[in-house]
Amino acid sequence: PQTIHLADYAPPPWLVERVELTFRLAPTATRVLSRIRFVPNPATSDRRFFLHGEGLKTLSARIDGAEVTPREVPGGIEADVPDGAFTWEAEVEVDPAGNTALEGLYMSNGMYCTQCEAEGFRKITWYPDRPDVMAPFRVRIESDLPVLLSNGNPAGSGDGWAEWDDPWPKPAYLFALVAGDLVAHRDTFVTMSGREVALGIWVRAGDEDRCAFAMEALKASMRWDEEVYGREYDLDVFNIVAVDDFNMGAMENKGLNIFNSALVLASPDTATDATFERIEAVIAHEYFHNWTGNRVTCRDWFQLCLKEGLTVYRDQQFTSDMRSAAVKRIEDASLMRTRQFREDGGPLAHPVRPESFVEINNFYTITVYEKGAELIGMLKRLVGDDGYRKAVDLYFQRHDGEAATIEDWLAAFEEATGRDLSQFKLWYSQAGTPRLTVSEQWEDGTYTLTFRQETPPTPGQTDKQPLVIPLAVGLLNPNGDEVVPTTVLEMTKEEQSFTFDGLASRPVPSILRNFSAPVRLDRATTDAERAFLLAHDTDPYNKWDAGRALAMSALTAAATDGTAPGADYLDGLGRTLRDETLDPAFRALVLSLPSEDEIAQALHAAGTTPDPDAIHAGRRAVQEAIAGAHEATLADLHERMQPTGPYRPDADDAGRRSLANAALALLTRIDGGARARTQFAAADNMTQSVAALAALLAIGAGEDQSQTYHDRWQGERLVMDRWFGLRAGLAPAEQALDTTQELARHPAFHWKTPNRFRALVGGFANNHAGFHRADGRGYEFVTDWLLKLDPLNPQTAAGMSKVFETWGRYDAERQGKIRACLRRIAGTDRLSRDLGEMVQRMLG
Ligand code: B3K
Ligand code: ZN
Repeated sequence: PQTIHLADYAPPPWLVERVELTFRLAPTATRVLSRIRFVPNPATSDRRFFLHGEGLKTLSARIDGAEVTPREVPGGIEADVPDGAFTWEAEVEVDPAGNTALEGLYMSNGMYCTQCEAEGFRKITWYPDRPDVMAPFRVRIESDLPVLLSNGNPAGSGDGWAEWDDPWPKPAYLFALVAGDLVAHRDTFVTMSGREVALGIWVRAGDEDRCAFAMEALKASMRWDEEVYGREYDLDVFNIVAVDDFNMGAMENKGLNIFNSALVLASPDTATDATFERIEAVIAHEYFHNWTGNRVTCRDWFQLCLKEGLTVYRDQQFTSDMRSAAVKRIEDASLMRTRQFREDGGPLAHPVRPESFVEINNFYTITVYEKGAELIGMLKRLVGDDGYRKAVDLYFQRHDGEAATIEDWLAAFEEATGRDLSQFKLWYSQAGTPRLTVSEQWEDGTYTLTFRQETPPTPGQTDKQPLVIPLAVGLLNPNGDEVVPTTVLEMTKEEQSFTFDGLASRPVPSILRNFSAPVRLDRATTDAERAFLLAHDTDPYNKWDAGRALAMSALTAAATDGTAPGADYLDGLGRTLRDETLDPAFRALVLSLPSEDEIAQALHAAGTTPDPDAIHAGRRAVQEAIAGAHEATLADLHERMQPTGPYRPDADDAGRRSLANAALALLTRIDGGARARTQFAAADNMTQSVAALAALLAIGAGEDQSQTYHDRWQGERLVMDRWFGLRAGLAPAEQALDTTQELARHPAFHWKTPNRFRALVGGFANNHAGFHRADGRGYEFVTDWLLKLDPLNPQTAAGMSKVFETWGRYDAERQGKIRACLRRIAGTDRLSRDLGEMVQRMLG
């Protein structure tokens, strides 16, 4: 397979002025007629005419009305064309029913739908399938199905047909079509300039009463983008469709977002608080793409973070405004530190803007998305809120209707704020997590902090340059009062000192407040100082982080030499739990322990080889110690925090439930499951049932509850996904493989549906001690399933293969077993480009 390089970018020889498509839908033989007006690109003298295409059966092709026979070349076709503008027409046949890869035009439960990002449009018709070719589309759909949707505004319909017109130029990856027997949950939105937009969420009959929450989220997003970014919606309609078979979360097609049904459908009895929050965020994310992604798109796929990093940043801002900003920041920072640092420190590490790829779908990563969003946050910290708003306005004004680059984005910031961002730009090209070490000096009222930054080598990048790091720092005096409020220090050199004068006593520093940069902070400190910060820090993120560090030191000690948690941790935790001035959601975050995977990561970073069984046992011992020390407090919280009245998924009630349920999980470790059984029996919402069931499964109990859940929900696919995931993910380590294998034989294990596959196989891989069992059979199990899925759905198989990215952490035996599995995959015939690239990178 061929590697594509950013350095090889060349502008398209031909631009598209207009696209007209007609779809004659039939399950195994859909006809697609295209009529495309091409004009020469004045920016280049190259006139080669190449169209992408994959798996297309061509019935006819014409240029300016005359039949032509294009030449087949790798990845598409070429033809001889006139010197000036011309019209290309083709008729092709595709097989949606046979499309198991779920990319291009495919079928899900009798409904037609599409997924074109990144390169799926070429499976629908011949086209220059690259994001820098933008055009208005007109689409006609012919089918007997009652609902026929595409991008843009409705432009007429009749018996067996409908037409759509999208006036906004867009790249082909934003094309979408849906046809099916669907029902709509409808609403309207009046934009800031007074235009009325018809909103629709389209679902299968029976699901229409689970759309209200998503609809409210959509309207809130539309309003928020107007108020905060001044961005108005630009079509007469906005439709969302829920699809059961989907490779990812959702897709921002212009005017016609397509969603994994798991991220649209929600009712109190079927969705948890976490799902409600996620739905709100993803609805917002896809909607926000209308400006950051669609109106201004990416020149090429290397620029993916231009739309994804920015749109994630925007959805994070939205959630902070809708819910608790402190809690949201802690959740995002925690995701960075666990999953993104894991990627950045392993064999799959790559820059936020990668420089090469084999399969672009493999680069929709947590680095591009979440670290990409952190870069936006740092930019904003460096230029200030006003500078940020000015720069973003300039970016929109300059590039509306265009396909832009990171250079364009940064140029808008440089011009709007007068700041030189050349060093900052390194964040986009340099992979790996910078490690920041700190030393302190105290003399005559002057306190000096000296920082040293170092980015470890990553695959293909050995030499690293110093980065610009905004460091938000505050200082506390020994009484716990803040003597220096949050100040942003700008570090630009490898080593740099900052001094604070006129202090009466040696301060305690609070560094990297609000996670002001995506770096690993390495500072020699004591549990006593951590407990002090947990009690006194005014910055919620650092307050939480102090508790986190205490928990981690207790957990790593328990996992290495069986030491019991010390008083600094247990007492500090108790005080935090009882502090009624603290938001319950915040207290829940302090109470929930790092996962076994995170403990393994921490041990590895400290130079110790993690032992999965010891980590599992150590974590349980720490849970028991906490429960033993604070039984009364936890019991009180579990009882008192349950919200009263009808279920509401808002931040306050969800926060209270998360504290109650975090308490329940710990209490279940010592009460034999009594409270969890009572809660499960009485629960009137999914959050409470799942928390109770999970607490029971985690102590090796809950057989009856699991059966009850199964029998009650077997007809509900999304609720059953959760069941598969919980059973595989929480089964006691020694039983996890057997349980999972048994579940894989369950008649409802529809492994071709990505949600179900991810629930079971991903759930098992999340069972740290079960997956990493010493005999390697956990690795074999996952490998067998990856190889089974790959020929049908390469994208989902490749995504799942990341469970092996941490192989380098473990002992030689386990490393050998994982590498043998990766080599078995690599040596398989007809492996997909997707999975092939992933295993090659992991093997190094
Ligand atoms: N842009 C899509 C992701 C497409 C993934 C293609 N493999 C959803 C999103 O980020 O909003
Ligand atoms: Zn996105």
